[in-house]
Amino acid sequence: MTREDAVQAEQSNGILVLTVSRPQALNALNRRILAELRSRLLQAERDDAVRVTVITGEGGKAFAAGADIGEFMDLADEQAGREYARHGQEIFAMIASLTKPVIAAINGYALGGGLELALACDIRCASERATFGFPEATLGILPGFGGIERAARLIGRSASLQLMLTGMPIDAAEALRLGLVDRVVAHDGLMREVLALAARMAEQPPAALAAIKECLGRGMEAEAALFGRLVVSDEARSRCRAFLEKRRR
Ligand code: CO8
Repeated sequence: MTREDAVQAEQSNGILVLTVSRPQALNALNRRILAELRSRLLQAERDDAVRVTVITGEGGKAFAAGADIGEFMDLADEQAGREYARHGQEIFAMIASLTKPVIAAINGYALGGGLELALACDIRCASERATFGFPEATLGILPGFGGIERAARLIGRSASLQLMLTGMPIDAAEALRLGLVDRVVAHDGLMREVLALAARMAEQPPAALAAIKECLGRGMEAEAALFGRLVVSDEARSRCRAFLEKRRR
């Protein structure tokens, strides 16, 4: 792990913590950070030693304050802008489709593309100091990394449009009320809380977690098929037998 790393990685007890590390720019997501996130997450997906991933931001101030606004200036034409957005969309869609759980530990600003990153994760835990918003319209653009759809699915059409059409930030309490985040905790306790949640998930068999995630959006048929596959697995047999025999596994 070097100081130049744009995404730092630390792994223990099956939990991989990825820290977006560009605090001088409030962890704004540039191409390099997006590429590193992509490769580290794909690597984690293949690595049996990783059960759960946590994404957070370096420093006490920001999770990620958006995509890197400076990079927009390098986009020469419409086609370049479209490709830039498509590239980000693909990375965030990959995050949303990982078989292993991904938790966002939102330690500060989650704005624009930073909020879109949090929305691509499975679960969002926030510090009481966190701030959320979609300021894109104030810049004359839109949330182009898949966040428009993800936010609307999570908190509803009008609540997400209110955020996007005004660009106004909201605090953690309001984000919790809207369902934009799942938990809000004291700033200093955020990682402890997230790691405890991750540890609990890491105890469960990866095949069960992957199947549960796979069912989302796929309907009853998939649920029945995946239940059928899991229930006859050695892991499920041994866990169910242990329960019936009143012993720990
Ligand atoms: N991009 C680039 N640099 C940034 C960003 C950003 N998103 N956010 C902060 N920075 C930089 C600042 O420029 C500043 O740099 P420097 O010290 O060199 O001047 C440094 O971080 C610290 O920021 P501030 O001095 O502004 O810190 P403050 O505490 O005064 O303010 C704020 C904090 C309120 C978070 C403020 O920095 C801010 O408003 N940032 C921009 C937030 C924003 O608009 N985010 C949305 C960006 S657009 C986006 O995410 C689109 C995603 C979809 C793209 C789809 C493809 C096109």
